[in-house]
Amino acid sequence: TPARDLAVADIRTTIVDVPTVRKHKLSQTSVTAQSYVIVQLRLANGVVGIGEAATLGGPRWSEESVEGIKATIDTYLAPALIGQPADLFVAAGERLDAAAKRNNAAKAALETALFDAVGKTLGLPVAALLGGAVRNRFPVLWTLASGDPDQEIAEAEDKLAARLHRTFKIKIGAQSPDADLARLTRLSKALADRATLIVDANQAWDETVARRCLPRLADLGIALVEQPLPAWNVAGMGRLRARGGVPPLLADECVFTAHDMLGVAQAAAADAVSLKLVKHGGLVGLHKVAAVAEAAGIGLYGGCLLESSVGAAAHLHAFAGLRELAWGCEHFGPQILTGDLVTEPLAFRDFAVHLPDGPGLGVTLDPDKLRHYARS
Ligand code: MUC
Ligand code: MG
Repeated sequence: TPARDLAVADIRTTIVDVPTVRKHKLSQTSVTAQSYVIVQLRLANGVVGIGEAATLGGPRWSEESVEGIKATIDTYLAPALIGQPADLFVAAGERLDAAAKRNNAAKAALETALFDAVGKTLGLPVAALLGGAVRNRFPVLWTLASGDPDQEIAEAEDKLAARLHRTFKIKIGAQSPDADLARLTRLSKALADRATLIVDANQAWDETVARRCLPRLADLGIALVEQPLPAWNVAGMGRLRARGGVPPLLADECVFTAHDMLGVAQAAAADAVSLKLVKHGGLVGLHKVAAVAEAAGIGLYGGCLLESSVGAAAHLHAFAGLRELAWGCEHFGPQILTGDLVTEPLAFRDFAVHLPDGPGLGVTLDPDKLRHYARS
């Protein structure tokens, strides 16, 4: 087979469960392991590209679960790509959209594997295929989400001392707003002069609660508030912003598509948007959402769903090509796992995560680790 034969020959999917170093508690779920679908996509030239679909606590963060993702890829999405040229990324996206509605995490994992395979074939990093990197290091935050403030302060102290993270995202909404405010008061007293604090409510509050609590968060110096209201209440986010005296708002679960992004811009509902492959259906889609946000003057935040080094690397290649990434990124995922899936995990130092070198994603799947964490 000629080395340039980029036809997709075979697609394999594997569900893996990787334990986390501690319990991670969000408003709607709590996890002690991260579950992913790993895609291995082989071209006719023999090159294998990889991709990852992340989930959080089954179909609770969004509607996709690893079981559903694997079934959808195996039954509907993979057949739409077999035999197609891997470098026709936009055409591949159209074929995937024709084969299945939404299923954005599943599509993103496949598109990532296409980019990785083509990059490896051509000897180019994925970032180059997307327009080229304008940065190769990304300020990276850490999420505090045990719910126990003593543990959270100690964890943040460790991260500060190791020069790994100095921005912390605190997960709120699992307990009452007043209990969270008391917890945040403690955390900000302990850390605020040495760290930047942001919070993520994961849709937990209604507008009345948010109207009462957001000024209190501003008083505590919270720099950004992520998705305080349910995803459907974009108009409510706009009303909260219009009142003034509230911290900047970050749109997460309310922005999956570029159309969603346009709606948020029209409602003046956010100061920044969290960009994630599982929401935007792939790297091309992520850049589209980013372009709509840029056009509206809405800042970019490099979001995650606690990916391993495979999914995190894919995000970094997409983030690398954005002219402005005002709010940095949160790809701490590889650090919260008890083990990774690649031979050389992403590098974290000096409060940043670094774009891996090398063709494709720049990370190599470790077959022993894949076997070890694969669900039997
Ligand atoms: C989310 O909603 O942002 C990202 C980081 C984290 O701790 O949870 C995720 C999901
Ligand atoms: Mg969020």
